[in-house]
Amino acid sequence: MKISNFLLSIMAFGLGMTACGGQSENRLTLREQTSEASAMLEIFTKLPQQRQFMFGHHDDPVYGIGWDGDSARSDVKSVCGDYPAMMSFDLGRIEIYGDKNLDNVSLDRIRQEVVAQYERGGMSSFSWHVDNPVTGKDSWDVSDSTVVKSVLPGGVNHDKFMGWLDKVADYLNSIQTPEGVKVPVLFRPWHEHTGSWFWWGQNLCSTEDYKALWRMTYERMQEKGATQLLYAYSPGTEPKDSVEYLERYPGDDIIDLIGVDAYQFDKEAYVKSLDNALTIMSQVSKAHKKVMAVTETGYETIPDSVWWTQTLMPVIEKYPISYVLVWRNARERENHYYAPYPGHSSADDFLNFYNDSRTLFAGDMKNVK
Ligand code: BMA
Repeated sequence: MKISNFLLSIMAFGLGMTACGGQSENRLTLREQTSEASAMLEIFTKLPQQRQFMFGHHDDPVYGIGWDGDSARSDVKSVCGDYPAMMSFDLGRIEIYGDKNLDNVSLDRIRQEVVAQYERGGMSSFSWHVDNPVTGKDSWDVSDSTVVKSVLPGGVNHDKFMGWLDKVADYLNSIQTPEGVKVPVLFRPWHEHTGSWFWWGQNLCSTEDYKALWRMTYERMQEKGATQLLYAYSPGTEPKDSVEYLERYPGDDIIDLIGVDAYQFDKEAYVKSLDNALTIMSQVSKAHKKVMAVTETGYETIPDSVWWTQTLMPVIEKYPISYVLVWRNARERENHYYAPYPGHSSADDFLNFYNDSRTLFAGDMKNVK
C-alpha cells in the first residue's frame, strides 16, 4: 500500500453495521482504495467548487445513430469535436454471456474504451442490468418478490449469485492501463430502486434486504481486490424528502456519490422532479459529505431544439453536481436516443451547451488539477 493509499484509507475508516446472529453489532471496517480511485473522488469534489461539471453519455464510443462498432467515433464528438468527460457502460448479462453485454456490446471493446477514456483524462461508470437469477429473465422481470432474499447469505441462489459478482469483479479488475494500473471507475449497481421495475425495486424487497444486497456486493468487490471502485447510489425521483431519499441508503462507508435518474416526458413535471431531487440531494450531500451527480437523464429523441440550454441547464446550474449524463443513442431500437448526432435539430443548442465554460468534456479534463 502506498503512503497516499494508507492515509486515504485512514480517512475512510468508517463505522459499519453488520447483522450477526439476528442482532446488530458495530464493526470497524477499513475502506481500502487505490490512489487512482482517491484521485477520481477528488476531481468529483473539486468540480462543483469551481462551478463546473462533466457532461456524460452512456455507450458513447461504441455505437450511435447509423453506426455500430466504428473506431474513434462518437455522436457527441461528431457534433462538438470532443468526447464526453464521463462515459457510462452496462455490465448486464456479463454473468450469462461472459464476452458481451445485454446490448450486444463486446466487453473487450468496452475495456479498451474505458482505458482510452482514462488516458485522455476522462472517467467511466458502470451500471448493471443484471438478469433475474430466479427466473432467468431480464432485470425488468418483477414477477417474484423473493429474488433479493434468495441471493443473500442462506438463500437458495446465494452461491450462484456470488459467482456472478465474481465475474463482475474479475472483469472490472481486468480493466488496466498498459502499465498494469487498474482503471478507477464508478460502480452504480442496484439503481432506480425507489421504483418497482427492477427485481431489486421498492416493492420487490425489504429495506433491510436491499441494504444487505448492497453490502454483500461491496464486500465481495473489496475481497476480490477491486479497490479501484467508487460507488454511486442512484434512486429515481420518487423520494419526496431526504428521509425517503435515504430510506435504503447502504451507508456512508460504502457510498461515494449520490445521484438521481430522472427522465423527461412532460417538461413541467421533469423540471419540477429534477429540481426537487437536486434540492434533496444538496441537503444529503452536505450532511453526509458525499459528492452528487445527475447519474442518468434525458429526453428521448430530444424533440426540443433548445432543450440543452433552456430546459436542462437552468435546473442543473443551480446545484453543485459533479456530472450530468444522458442515456444511450441506440442503433438497434428506433427513436431511442438522448444525445444529438450531426444534423439533429438540437445540435446547435448542444454546441452552446458545449461552449459554456461550466460544462466539461474529455479535452477539458487535462486542465483539472
Ligand atoms: C435501458 C434501455 C435498454 C437497455 C438498458 C441497458 O434504459 O436503453 O434498451 O438495454 O438501458 O443499457
